[in-house]
Amino acid sequence: TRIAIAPGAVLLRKFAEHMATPMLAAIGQVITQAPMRHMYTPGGRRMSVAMSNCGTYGWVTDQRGYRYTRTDPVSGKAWPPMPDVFREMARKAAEQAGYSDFNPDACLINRYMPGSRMALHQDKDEHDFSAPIVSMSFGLDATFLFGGPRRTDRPQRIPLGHGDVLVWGGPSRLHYHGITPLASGNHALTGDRRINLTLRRAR
Ligand code: MD5
Ligand code: FE
Repeated sequence: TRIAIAPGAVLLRKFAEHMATPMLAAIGQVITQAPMRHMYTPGGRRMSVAMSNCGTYGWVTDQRGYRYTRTDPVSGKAWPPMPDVFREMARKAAEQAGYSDFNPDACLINRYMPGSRMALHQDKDEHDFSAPIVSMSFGLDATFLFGGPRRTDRPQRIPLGHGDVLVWGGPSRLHYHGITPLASGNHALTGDRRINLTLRRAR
């Protein structure tokens, strides 16, 4: 089902569910090369979400700030290539939401454990805000907070489940958003975790 949640933002419930097993296997391959790690905000706070990346660019945060890099700062090597199954799923989801020819060059992998959260923020480290962002959820359910253009805009609370895909672009591309602390649970494919893939055009 295709649900419009804001101008330019479309939720595709269960869109990626049929490919969850190969996608989770591909995530496993990526993180053998670029292990999940807890990064630090520029203000020195350890993030409760563990992260890795694949694709030409990876999103990182440390004392120097938020940015995209071509190499993993842990290994000094290029980020692993983006699996075709991620690129193809993202392109199909974007198409379904009305954005043709989405060509992501960056994929952030977020791993949530019970209690992990993501505070309200904007995604604004990309060079070109005309491309949409495609986010996919696997494993445990979470509550997505989808706000407006100002931090103080009261967010909608949107439950996200396994296989759900959100495509957001256009007027909502810079809206504030976050994830409430993950509740504990057990999912047949991921155990006590939620995995989010966020595909973007960084450059
Ligand atoms: C996340 N990630 O889920 C969040 C929100 C980020 C970031 O904000 O900058 O890495 S993405 C919201 C989302 C994810 C997966 C599915 C859906 C929304 N959805 O189907 O609506 O880690
Ligand atoms: Fe974000």
